[in-house]
Amino acid sequence: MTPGSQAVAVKLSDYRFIPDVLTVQAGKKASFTVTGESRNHTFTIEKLGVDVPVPANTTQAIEFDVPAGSSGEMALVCRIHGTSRGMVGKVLISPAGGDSY
Ligand SMILES: [Cu+2]
Repeated sequence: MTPGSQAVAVKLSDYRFIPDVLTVQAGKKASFTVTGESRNHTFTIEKLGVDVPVPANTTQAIEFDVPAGSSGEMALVCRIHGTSRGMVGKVLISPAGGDSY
């Protein structure tokens, strides 16, 4: 794990991300520990090219780089249940600055 980063736990429960709003920092690596419960899901942030299958009853570490200069919010979706079940969330990008390495 990158110094200064801390993995945030996310549960993929039946058709929900818990929590469903995640915050990441521009210009840094984001780390999540993702646990799928009872069904297969995906942890997908299309705008960042993140698309990780999360099989039922597994936990895995997901890391990705958040481009410097990105901002705003992005959609977090489960590709299996996003449309059919509304399994969606949000990724909020906080600007670079604040704490440093
Ligand atoms: Cu799902």
